[in-house]
Amino acid sequence: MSLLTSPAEFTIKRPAFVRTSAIRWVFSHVTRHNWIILMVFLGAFGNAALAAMVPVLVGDAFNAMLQPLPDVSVLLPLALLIGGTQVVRGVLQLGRNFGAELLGQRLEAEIRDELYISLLGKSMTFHSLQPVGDTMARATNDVREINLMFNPGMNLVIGSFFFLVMPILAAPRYHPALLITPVLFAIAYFASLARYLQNLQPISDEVRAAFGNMNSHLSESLDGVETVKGAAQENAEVERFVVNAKRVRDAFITQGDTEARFIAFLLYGIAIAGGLTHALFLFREGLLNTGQVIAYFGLLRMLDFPTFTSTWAYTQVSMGLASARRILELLNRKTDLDQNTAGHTGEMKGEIEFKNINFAYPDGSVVLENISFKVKPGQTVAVVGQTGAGKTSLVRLLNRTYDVTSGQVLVDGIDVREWNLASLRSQISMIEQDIFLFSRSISDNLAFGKPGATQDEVESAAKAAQAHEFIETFEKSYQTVIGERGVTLSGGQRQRLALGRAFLTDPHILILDDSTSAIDSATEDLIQRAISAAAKGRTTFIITHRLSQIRWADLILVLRKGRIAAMGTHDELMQTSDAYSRIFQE
Ligand code: TTP
Ligand code: MG
Repeated sequence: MSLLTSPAEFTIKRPAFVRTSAIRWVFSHVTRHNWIILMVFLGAFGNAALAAMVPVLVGDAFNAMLQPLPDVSVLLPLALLIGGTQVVRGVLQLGRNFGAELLGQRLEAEIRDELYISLLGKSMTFHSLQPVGDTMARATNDVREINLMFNPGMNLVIGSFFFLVMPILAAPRYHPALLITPVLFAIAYFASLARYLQNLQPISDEVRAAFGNMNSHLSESLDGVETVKGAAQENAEVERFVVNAKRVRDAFITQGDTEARFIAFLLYGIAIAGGLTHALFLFREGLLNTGQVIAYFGLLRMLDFPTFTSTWAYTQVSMGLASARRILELLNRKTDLDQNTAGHTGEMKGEIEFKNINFAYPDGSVVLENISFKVKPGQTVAVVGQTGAGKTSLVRLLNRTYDVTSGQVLVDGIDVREWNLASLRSQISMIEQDIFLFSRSISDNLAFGKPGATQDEVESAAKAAQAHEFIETFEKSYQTVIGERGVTLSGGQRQRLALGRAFLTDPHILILDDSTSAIDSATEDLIQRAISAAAKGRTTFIITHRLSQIRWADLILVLRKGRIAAMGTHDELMQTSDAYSRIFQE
């Protein structure tokens, strides 16, 4: 059987990214695209150099015209040169923008994959403690922020950096002293930037966190919208939402406030005024001519690019890093899932033993105590007990959704923790109390555990599960998409689809958690038939309240407050157990 040898779906090979700090992690992604980075840097440098050509050439033109005998003949070549450089500059700028956009999009896709793979690989312990809305915010908006960090963020940071450098490179051409203004500007610019980014970091973190928080509340109240409406709690929920939305707004306002206090504009004004005064002073001394003053002034004007972009481009980078930290935190959160790839693999016979187990949820009190029982291959076990008795928890230990706190769960005499997790889970099929269907076609939902299944296989599974008939009543039958245009399924229909899934994967152990559904007797009869068919030839656990199903079980476990109150066959228990006969009295 190929299932036994195939790797687990969650051991997908992924490239190794450094996950020690947000910056290193992003960097380890970026360095996979070296040629794009080269393109961005070359584009940015060329763009700035050619932009600097304009004031330089204009200065030359002025000097040619200010000669005692103006030399008009140099004007045309100069004009053509300016035009030509600017065309090339346009191409380089395009390269820079294109490279940055490409990098942003690729990183977004890569990181989304990395996160998705990591999330699927995490244990139930992780998922039951991590709010879905918050995960969604990280997987969508935070990943998007990383894209924006590169374009426009890093794109403009790099682009404007070279605009800052050009006046420093070109000014000494006219007079070494002219270095003073651009150098002082650069020093002041980076010093204030460092302080600005330091102030901005906690604010960016707060903006991202507030957003994630708002999202998780939103998704929870939409998820539970029936409950909210049923309890007429719309207003209370709206108020809660408003509080969260305000927190997001306040965080953004604080961010805007900090941005507004960034003094780059002041520095730019001072640099222009100071630089020009300095140049005029040198002019009066006869150290510069008119064309050189004009060229120098044009070079200083290049500083407006770093000035204008500095506030929001760096904010973008800061937000991107805050997002990277949030994503990394999720990636690095301990998962406890031990796949035990070196563990036992092999075809399961279906013998089960619980050996004196105790179990508590990671955050809670003891749920199961002192449970011991044995099941032979092919037997059917019914688990009964009041709500909250621990029935669901008990069966979850079988496929290691959770691990026991103490004691042992053995399958074929081997502790489940000694099994290769993929091999264990692929041979146990669990139909949850709350059956989840994907918004995909019925056919895809049936074949979920066996993606390659043919239409024939899917149909015969549906027939065995007594689902074929109702599926045929839909206009598009097996191609009907669930959740689309009002196609929703009743509890009984969902259950039969889930049974169909189980038929397709053909597990050696089948678990059916069915304790809450109340179904009319006609449907019950269908389900009963489907379950009997499904139970044939495999070890089956049924959690149910329906006497018709319990009666035929080989072993009945009566759970009470996490302990076994009684066990045996129906006839035995009717004689000996009050707890058992009480279940059927209402
Ligand atoms: P369950 O095992 O869910 O009880 P049950 O399946 O017998 O109940 P029902 O018939 O309603 O389906 O819960 C047993 C106890 O464990 C209960 O006190 C709630 C607690 N519990 C957790 O703390 N975390 C969990 O994720 C679950 C499922 C239960
Ligand atoms: Mg339950």
